[in-house]
Amino acid sequence: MTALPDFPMIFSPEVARARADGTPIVALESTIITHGMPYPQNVEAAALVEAEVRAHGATPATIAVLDGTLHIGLTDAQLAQLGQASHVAKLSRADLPACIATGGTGATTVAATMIAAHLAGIHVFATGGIGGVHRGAELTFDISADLRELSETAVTVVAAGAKAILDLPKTLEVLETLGVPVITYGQSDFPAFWSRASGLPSPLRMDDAASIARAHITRVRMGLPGGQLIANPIPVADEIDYAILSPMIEIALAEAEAQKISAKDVTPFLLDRILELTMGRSLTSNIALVLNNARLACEIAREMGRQMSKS
Ligand code: PSU
Ligand code: MN
Repeated sequence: MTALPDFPMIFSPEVARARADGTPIVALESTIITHGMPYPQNVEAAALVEAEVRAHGATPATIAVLDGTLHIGLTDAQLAQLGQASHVAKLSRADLPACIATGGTGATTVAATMIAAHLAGIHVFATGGIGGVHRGAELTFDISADLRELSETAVTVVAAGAKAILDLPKTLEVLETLGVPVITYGQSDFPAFWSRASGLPSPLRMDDAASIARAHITRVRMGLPGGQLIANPIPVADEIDYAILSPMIEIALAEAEAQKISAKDVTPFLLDRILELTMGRSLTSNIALVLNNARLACEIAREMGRQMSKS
């Protein structure tokens, strides 16, 4: 067990129990709830994902800052409250300590969830999609802090790749520059969130959770900082054809530009517009792929526990 850090951080009763009896724990982010999906489907989806984690032998730890305290694991009531609240802050690495210091409330992005999970001794985290390099980043410099976090913090992040609202080739280039292992599960093509294939070869491929767990542990033992990105393709039944999505992405991007949306508002704006333009279809797929990622994360967390206790 890791020592508790010297700032306000608490474990939910369920996570505290899992820590005490050694049950695998899977971290979950909260920005996907507050800024990635509309109410009430966001709260329903969050509950479904937590239930999926429990059904697969692990304990879910949804992470958020509530009134200046970093919560590792939320109760159902806290989850429902967060999902309904408007104007919840979106917290990345830069915002997390400031929010805690000022007694604020905020939802954690992939980057901030990784930091919190690491502080709490949790090695595996499941989400939908990571932030990445935005299209036109050569002019805007809009590159998500998620990418750098993957190079700094030893957490294995299971995602369905990155959304095609981003520049996927540039996202992979930056991950390579930062030395982040991008490991696609079960196929050679890097997945593109709603689509199983992006047409881009994945830098690495692994076909079982044991190898993914071993790669994480090996990296830590070698003293290399950083985690790994596990790209888990969306199930076939839930895929959305890129030909259907592509014109909608173009519309959303053009609107973002016309409305001068910038900084941390870009990703939520695009997610919201695509949801509206697909009339909810994107949300159904989004939930399905998060569930799929949660299942793989449980397997990886279980394997990590097994391998760590052996040595
Ligand atoms: N991509 C998605 N769904 C999401 C996000 C990204 O497909 O919900 C959220 C995650 O919390 C991610 C954040 O960490 O957006 C990235 O925001 P930015 O691009 O501002 O770093
Ligand atoms: Mn950004």
